[in-house]
Amino acid sequence: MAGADADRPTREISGVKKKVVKKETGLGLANRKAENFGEWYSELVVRADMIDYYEISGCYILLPWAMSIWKVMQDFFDAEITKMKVEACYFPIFVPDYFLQKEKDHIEGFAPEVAWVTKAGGTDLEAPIAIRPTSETVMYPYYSKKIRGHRDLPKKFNQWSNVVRWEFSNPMPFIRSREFLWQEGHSAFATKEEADVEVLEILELYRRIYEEYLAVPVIKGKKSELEKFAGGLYTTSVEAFVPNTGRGIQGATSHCLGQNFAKMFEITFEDEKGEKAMVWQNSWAYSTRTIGVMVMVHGDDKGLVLPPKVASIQVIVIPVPYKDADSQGIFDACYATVNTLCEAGIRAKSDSRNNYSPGWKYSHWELKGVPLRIEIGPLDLANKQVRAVRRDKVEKIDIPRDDLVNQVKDMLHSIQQNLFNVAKQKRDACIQVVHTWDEFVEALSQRKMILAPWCDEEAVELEVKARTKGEIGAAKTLCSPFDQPELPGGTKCFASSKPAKKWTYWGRSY
Ligand code: 87F
Repeated sequence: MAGADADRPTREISGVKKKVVKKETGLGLANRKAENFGEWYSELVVRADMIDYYEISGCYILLPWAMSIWKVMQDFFDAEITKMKVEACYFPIFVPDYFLQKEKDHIEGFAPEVAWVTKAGGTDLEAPIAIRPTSETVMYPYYSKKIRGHRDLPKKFNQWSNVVRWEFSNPMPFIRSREFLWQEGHSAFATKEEADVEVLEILELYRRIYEEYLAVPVIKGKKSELEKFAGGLYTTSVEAFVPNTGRGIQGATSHCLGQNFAKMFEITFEDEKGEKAMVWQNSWAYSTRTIGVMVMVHGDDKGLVLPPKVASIQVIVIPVPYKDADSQGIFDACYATVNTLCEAGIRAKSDSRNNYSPGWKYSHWELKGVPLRIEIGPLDLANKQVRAVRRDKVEKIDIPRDDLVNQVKDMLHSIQQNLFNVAKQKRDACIQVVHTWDEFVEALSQRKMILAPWCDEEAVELEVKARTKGEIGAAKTLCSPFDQPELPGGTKCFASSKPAKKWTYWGRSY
C-alpha cells in the first residue's frame, strides 16, 4: 500500500526530511539509533526535554528532566564523600593570568581552550582574566597559604561548579560542551600512601555512579603516560563504551598529582619531626557527561530509557476511560495509586490531562523514558487491579491493588538490574582480545573495544595512533584495567613485538 506512510508527518532534522515513526501520535523519533546514531542522539535529548539548544555553539540549556538526574547523582556522591570527611567549598570562576602561568608547562596543551574576559563594559581590563577550565590554579594558592603543619592535613575540598573549555571539535550535548557542570575534588595529604588510598576510594564511587545508578558498565583502570593528566603522577579512570559507534568514553577521572603542584605552588608543611615537607595531592572529577553516556547506552527508537534509580518520575499512572465507563472511578483509582506509591517512597505521578488520548500519553512517557507505566481502565477498576507496562522490555502484568507497592518495587528493581545486564552483555560482545597487529586492525574496523598485550611504551602508542589515523579518528589507549587477565611469560606486544608488560584496552573514543 503505497499510501500507507505517505501521510506521515515529516520533520526536518539536520536539513533532511525524515518520515516520523508513529503517525497516530506524531511522537516518534525521526532517526533510528542503529541507522544514524548522531542524529538520533541529538534529536532524542531535545525531544525528551533534557536539553535545548542555545545561541552560542557548544552551549546547551539543561532542562529539569536532565537536572533531576544530576541531582540524584549529586546527593549520592555528596553523602559518600562526606563520610570520607571531604568538605564542601566554592572558589571563584575567574583566574588571574599569573595564577594560570604557574602551571604553564602542562597548561600549554590546553591553552587554546581557555576563555578570557578582557573587558568590563566598554573599558579594557588592566589584565585579561581567565574563566576556569579546572580549578587547580584557583585553589592551590589558598592551599599554599593555609597549610602550615601536619595538623592541617589531610585537607579535602570538593566543589560543584561549572567550567568552560572552548572546544573546537564537534560539540555534542552532555558529551562535549563548552560549558559543563562537574564536581571537582582536591585533596592534600602528608603521605603518598594516603593519597593512593583516596584515589581508589573515589574511583569506586565513580564506578557506583555508573553501574548502580546509571546502569552503565564501566572498566576501572590506569591511563597510559600519554593519556594521563600531564600535571599529575598517575591517572585512574572509569571507561564506558558505546556499542553503536564502537567508541570508548572516559567516564570520570581520579588523579594522584604526586608533588608536582606542591612544588609549583609551594604547598609545604612542617611534619611531625619538625621538618619541612611537601604535600601529596589528588584531584578528581565527574561531569554532566555521565548523563550523555546513559542516554547513548540505554536509549532506543522510542526515546529515552531511564534507570529507575535516577528517574525523577519512576511510575507514570495513566487513566484509560471508556465512553460509558465510570470515568470518575478510574481517575480516583489513579490518584489513589499515586498516593499509595508516593507514600512508599516511589516517585509516581498521574497524567490525568483530558486533552490527550491514552495512546498519546503512552508514547509521550516512553519518549521521556519513564521506567514503568501503570494503566487503569474499566476492567482494572472492576478487578481491583492495575496494568503495569515496563519501558525496558515488552512485558505487561496485572497487579492486584492490594499488592501494589511490593510488586512495583520489585519491578523497578528488576528494570534497574535488567538495564545493567543488557548493557553489559552488549558491551562484553564488543570486547575483542587480540595478539597481533593484523587482528588489531581487523577488530578496529569492526568497531570493537580491543584488549591487547602492550609493551607500555609511549613511542609505540604514538605509532599506533599514527597508523590508525583516518576519517573516523585514530585508536588510542583507553586504560590498563586493574583487573588484569593472566599475561604468560613471553607474550609479545601486539604492535611492537617487544615483551608485553600489561593488558590494555584500545579503541576509538569520544
Ligand atoms: C583545559 C584547559 C585548561 C583539562 C583543560 O581531571 C586546563 C585544562 O588542566 C586541564 N582540560 N585539564 C585537566 C584537568 C585535570 C583535573 N582537574 C581537577 C581533573 C579532575 C578535576
